[in-house]
Amino acid sequence: MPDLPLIARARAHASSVAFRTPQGATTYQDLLDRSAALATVLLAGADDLREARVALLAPAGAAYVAAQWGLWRAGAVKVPICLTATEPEWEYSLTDSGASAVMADAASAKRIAPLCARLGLRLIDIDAPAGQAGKLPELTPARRAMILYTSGTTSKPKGVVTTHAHIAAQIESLIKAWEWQATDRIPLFLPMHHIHGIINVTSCALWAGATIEPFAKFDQPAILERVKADAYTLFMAVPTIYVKLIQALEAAPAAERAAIVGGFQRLRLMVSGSAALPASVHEQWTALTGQKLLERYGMTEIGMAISNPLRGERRPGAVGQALPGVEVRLKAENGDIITAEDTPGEIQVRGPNVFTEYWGKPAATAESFEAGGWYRTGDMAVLETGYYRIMGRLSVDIIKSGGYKLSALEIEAALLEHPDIAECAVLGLPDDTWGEAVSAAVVTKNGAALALPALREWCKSRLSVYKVPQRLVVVKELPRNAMGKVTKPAVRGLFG
Ligand code: MLC
Ligand code: AMP
Repeated sequence: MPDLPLIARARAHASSVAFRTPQGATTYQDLLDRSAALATVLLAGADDLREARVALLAPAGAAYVAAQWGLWRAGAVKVPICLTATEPEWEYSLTDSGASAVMADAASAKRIAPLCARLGLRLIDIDAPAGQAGKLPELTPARRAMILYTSGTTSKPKGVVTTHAHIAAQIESLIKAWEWQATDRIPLFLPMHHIHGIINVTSCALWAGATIEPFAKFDQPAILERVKADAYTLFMAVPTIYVKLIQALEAAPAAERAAIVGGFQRLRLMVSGSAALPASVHEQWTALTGQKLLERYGMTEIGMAISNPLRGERRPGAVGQALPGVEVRLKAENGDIITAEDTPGEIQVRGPNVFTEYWGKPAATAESFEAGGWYRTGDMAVLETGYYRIMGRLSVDIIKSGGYKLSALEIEAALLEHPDIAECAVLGLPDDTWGEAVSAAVVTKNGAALALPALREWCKSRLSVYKVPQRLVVVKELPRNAMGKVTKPAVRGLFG
């Protein structure tokens, strides 16, 4: 029976340690055994789940991966959902994807049980004993593997569908470019409902036979202790984390700082991505630690597309060149394909890494591709002496905060449900820590008073906390153009 590539790779590293925590080690064989048992539980006598959607809600770690592999080995499609999402957000992902079951760790299972009961979904506790493994279906790489919800230019997130073949292509490109080895060791502290955590860290590490140390969140003191102890060879994070690390290093007593810096210096590679890494942060990090961060560019729909080199110049403020197997072009507004340097255009991407479709949204899928299979990223870039530099996004309605992509329209729709809000406009304002800070300009009903702390509290029951506005301005009216449409560039000026 042909195995999925990830499973075949794991067999080759059966006795190596896949996950290490203070509680102990999990080998690749443990993951294989546990995932086969969970697949059997999921199948419940069926021969193949035939791309049934199964949501996964669990913190990073061995149990998460055993569940992910288990549902894949049963023939299901994984729908990762956010641990800190609100119930309405969970409900949207579950109903939009048509999920039939939820796999969750014991603690998360308790939290989502009422929703599963209301929606009539099977709930599987991935921490519970699973019994013996049975016969598993044969799967081909062309089968759908994952639906990842991503916010964009629509008010509700879209489900990005990738197959096992797409995922393998995304992984193999990075294995080659960054020379992943079985001897690599990496901390995992990014959320497990986005590709940075799922593909770049977890899947690449497990493909290579490397070891992962998982953390439930970005637990800075614990991670720095392990950096000091030379626990890692690799480190991958979003720019906000590097900003926070710089602040921590600058605040640390000299001896402590020297110990942490020594640990960072000895890593073989440190990568930044998911949002723009300001050249100043890149340079500060080098000045502090001697490490030159490798910045790369990617997106849920395409995996990673552009990267600075492992060997060669890592240029601050630039994202580098197309990754192995990935084609990149820039397209001008007038439709010309740009061949010259220093001419900005939209980044378009093609290759075996590029997703198939937005789940259940054929019009949105069609709109996002050009003839020949080129995916339109909506990001602008320019080629400068051989390296791409990202210039920004075509849409003002997309915000990047701490590496999370957020939709201004989704946040506006939530704010309009507030009893005192008549109109609102949301945008991302530059922020030294978060990259962009979610900022809301509102007109209140009958001039009602509205303060940020109260608004944040109100929002938290409706939106994941990272979507909740960090800045608020109450105005008498919003700037509009002749058509009556709010002009977001003018809204920017309202924040002073
Ligand atoms: C946390 N908070 C945020 C936030 N993260 N607010 C705005 N934006 C964010 N991203 C809130 C907290 O809930 C808290 O609110 C307050 O800010 C301070 O929290 P903290 O403890 O200091 O923050 P922390 O929990 O450490 O989180 C920061 C972070 C996290 C950077 C570790 O945001 C994170 O993991 N980001 C990575 C997201 C990611 O993986 N993106 C990749 C997408 S894939 P309060 O109210 O309680 O004070 C992709 C493709 C690609 O983009 O190219 O990789
Ligand atoms: P997501 O949809 O969450 O996968 O986020 C993808 C988006 O993150 C891209 O479309 C870019 O706008 C942004 N992004 C990722 N990496 C970088 C980077 N290195 N520099 C600037 N923007 C980036």
